[in-house]
Amino acid sequence: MNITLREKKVFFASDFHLGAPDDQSSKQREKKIIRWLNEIENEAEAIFLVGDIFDFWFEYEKVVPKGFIRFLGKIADLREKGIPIFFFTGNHDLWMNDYFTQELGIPVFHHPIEVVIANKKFLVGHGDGLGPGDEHYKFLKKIFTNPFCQWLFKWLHPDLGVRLAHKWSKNSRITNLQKNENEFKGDDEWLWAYCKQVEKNRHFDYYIFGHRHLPLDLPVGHTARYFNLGEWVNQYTYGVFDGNTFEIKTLEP
Ligand SMILES: [Mn+2]
Repeated sequence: MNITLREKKVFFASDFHLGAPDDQSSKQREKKIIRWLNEIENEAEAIFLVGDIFDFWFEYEKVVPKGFIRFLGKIADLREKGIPIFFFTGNHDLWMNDYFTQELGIPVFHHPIEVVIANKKFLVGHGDGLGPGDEHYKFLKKIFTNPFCQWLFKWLHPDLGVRLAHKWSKNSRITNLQKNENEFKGDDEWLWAYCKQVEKNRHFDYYIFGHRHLPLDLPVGHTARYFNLGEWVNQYTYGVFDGNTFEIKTLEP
């Protein structure tokens, strides 16, 4: 994919976790997201939504989860105004299928992709399951992505399936700040380790990931950088690239 900037910018955000931890706080967050989209729409050449946008998402053959109407309406509006939007699945919404593509013309990527923006090379993805460690999740991901397990889940009544999924998701990191995940871990930052590993064989100017829930700006080798986009439950951070610089910004209160 190649994006040319015509005096505009490319925006990146991840980990909205819409739906978590409860309806009320999710609705407030949804309003913030829409305010952000309203603020950037005139200067956005493209928008990348890099995974865990929904705390849970599943596409049945004829049914999708309730809620998020204002957010969905806003991205439909942006698409109609001609702004390209790219979705990535995260570990919470990896069951996205072709609904967004069919309904909104939004491609959905399940793996990191290479993008060239204003002649700079980007590797963009959610980041789950990459790099060393995280064995517990890597095992779970095998179950979550197993076609037979997905087939079984699909035939559970959605009221039951979605309830189960929400219960499961309550254990997730984003609503459990006591898990000591929001401190920089130095050499144990496994997505950083992953970037360094990739950079040994292939050069990217920018590595852009979510998943970590901690905004980061770190060097990779001599000329590359790894940015983590943070999250929107507590911090409201996003990335913006103007053709020369990539910056992590925070939504103004
Ligand atoms: Mn997340």
